[in-house]
Amino acid sequence: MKRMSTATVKHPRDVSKPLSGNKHLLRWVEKMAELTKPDSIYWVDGSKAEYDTLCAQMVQSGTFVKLNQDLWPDCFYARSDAGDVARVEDRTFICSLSKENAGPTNNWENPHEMRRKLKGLFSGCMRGRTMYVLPFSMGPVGSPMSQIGVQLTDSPYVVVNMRIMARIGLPVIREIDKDEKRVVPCMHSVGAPLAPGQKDVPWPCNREKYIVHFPETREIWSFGSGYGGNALLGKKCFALRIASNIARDEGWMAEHMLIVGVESPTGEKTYVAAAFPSACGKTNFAMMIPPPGFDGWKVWTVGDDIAWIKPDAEGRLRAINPEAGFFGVAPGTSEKTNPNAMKTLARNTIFTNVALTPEGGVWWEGMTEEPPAECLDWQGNRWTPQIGKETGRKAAHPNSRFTAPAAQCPTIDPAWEDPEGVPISALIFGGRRATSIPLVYQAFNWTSGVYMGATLSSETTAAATGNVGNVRRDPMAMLPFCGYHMGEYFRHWLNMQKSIKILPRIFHVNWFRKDEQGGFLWPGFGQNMRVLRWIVDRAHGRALAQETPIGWMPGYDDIAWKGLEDFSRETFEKLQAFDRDTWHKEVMGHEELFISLHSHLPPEMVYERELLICRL
Ligand code: TSX
Ligand code: MN
Repeated sequence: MKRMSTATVKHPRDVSKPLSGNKHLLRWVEKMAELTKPDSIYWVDGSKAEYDTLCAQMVQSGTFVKLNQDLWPDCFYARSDAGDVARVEDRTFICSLSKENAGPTNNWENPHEMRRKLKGLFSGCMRGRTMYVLPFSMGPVGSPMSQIGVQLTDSPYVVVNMRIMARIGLPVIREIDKDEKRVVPCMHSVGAPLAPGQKDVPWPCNREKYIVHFPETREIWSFGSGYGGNALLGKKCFALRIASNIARDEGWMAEHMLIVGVESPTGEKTYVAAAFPSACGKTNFAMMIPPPGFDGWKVWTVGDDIAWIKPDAEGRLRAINPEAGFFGVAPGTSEKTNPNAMKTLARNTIFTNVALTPEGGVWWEGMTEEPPAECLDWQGNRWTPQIGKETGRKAAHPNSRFTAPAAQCPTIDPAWEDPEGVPISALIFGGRRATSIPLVYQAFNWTSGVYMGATLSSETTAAATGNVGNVRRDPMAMLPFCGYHMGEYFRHWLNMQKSIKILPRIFHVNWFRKDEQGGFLWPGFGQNMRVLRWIVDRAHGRALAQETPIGWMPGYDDIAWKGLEDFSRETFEKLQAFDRDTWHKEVMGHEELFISLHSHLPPEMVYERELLICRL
């Protein structure tokens, strides 16, 4: 194995020298280097100096553009390959020993076959590149709820993004060397080896992509992509797909949920976790600002994407955000829709696939009312509003992202890094539904709440796929992220009731109901605070509600309207209206999902469905 230091930029330490003395880790790193044949090995210490050096290297190599420092201090800009812009669900595999355990919602391959395949793909795949050894902790270092991984990657872009999204480097090495804590090995390559003298491209990747999980051995192998969830392996691959397996075995929950703390004028703090499918404004909700009329109320942000939830010694659910940053969708984010996000991403942020302005700034659709007179689009082509109008081309890719440190969020919760987590009083499921589904209702009990989550649905918004407005079932918003059989996952949710002594209340929300003219009935955004306040009050058992066949609902007078007094009783009735005939159709949709999961579906789900039909 060759071990050379990087040629162009000097490091104050010998980066090839292992930072860990852990025999297993050292042997694995050697073995993987023998397989992938990198030019050099680099142990990531996680320091700011190292981050700066790697960013400077990427500016030199053309992967990064340093943004105008007066406008965007310490921010960088990257454009991906046009064929590497999002998670690749059809190339994502759960390679459990038995196909049955992956279930019908996951792609499965025989793990022995897949290992053979991966060995071929990874063989020599890092030639001409540096292999970074990247230790990371999902969750605060040292928290009993945290989990540790080591990602081997040939992408410096991944290293710097991971420094924002997770805790990395020396403190994690110390954890690994301290005790027996299990490490999840995460193998990653962009799959673009360089021949001697071959010039690199700004965004190396491979047309052939594999995002592979081995749930029994708790391993991740990712090949061919450098983008987001495909490559930042701590996030979706580890914190959701692998962690959901660990959580089921150990009696906790790895969920696709934001976490917020709601503070009342008396200083009472209530934490809630909420699951929404994509395109529902999860990050906006996680950073919500209460509207006028809510003096003294405050929403604190703990996390915007993933929650690890576990009953504590008293039997109360506690949650941590395993991440340390936000990997947020840029388009639609503005001073109007999410001022806290705009302040979070104002510095120390990496932008990927947004547009670049002539002043060295970034722009995306929805950021400002007026688009820039001209800019370079996410592919580096000249873009003007006129060109946009004529060609339909967007300046920023719809899935363009900002990678920003969570600590920079103005509403970051003081307890966001509490190793014990925050106590959870309510769980919320939400979807984007133009019809049928009320603004808010509460499940009767834990089991009916699990049914509520299991039957969660949302309407598609991606115009590119041509099916806008199709209702898609997305159980607990976990469809692409559950690392085992979805039916078993429902069973795990039901089982959790036994170890939770103080059960959180469960709610369903829908900000997106429309009137006959196609206009949104609910103003949304900050006004959602009115719904959140009712939820918090219900969780404390002090707000009124009416029983309906689908759950408990607030009446008009149960919602605080101060600051929105002109919102009419009639509109609210329309928002909350539920119709027996529509719901009979809705239940047919539930059945369709259940049939696909029938072999592992808990009977409780069928009973809940029967009960619902009876109440209808
Ligand atoms: O994020 C959203 N939220 C949650 C905010 C805390 N969005 C954006 C969704 C795309 C990611 C919303 N869009 C929300 C919402 O509550 N509601 C809507 C729909 C809507 C859009 C525009 C208006 C109203 C509702 N405009 C006016 O009423 C002027
Ligand atoms: Mn997500």
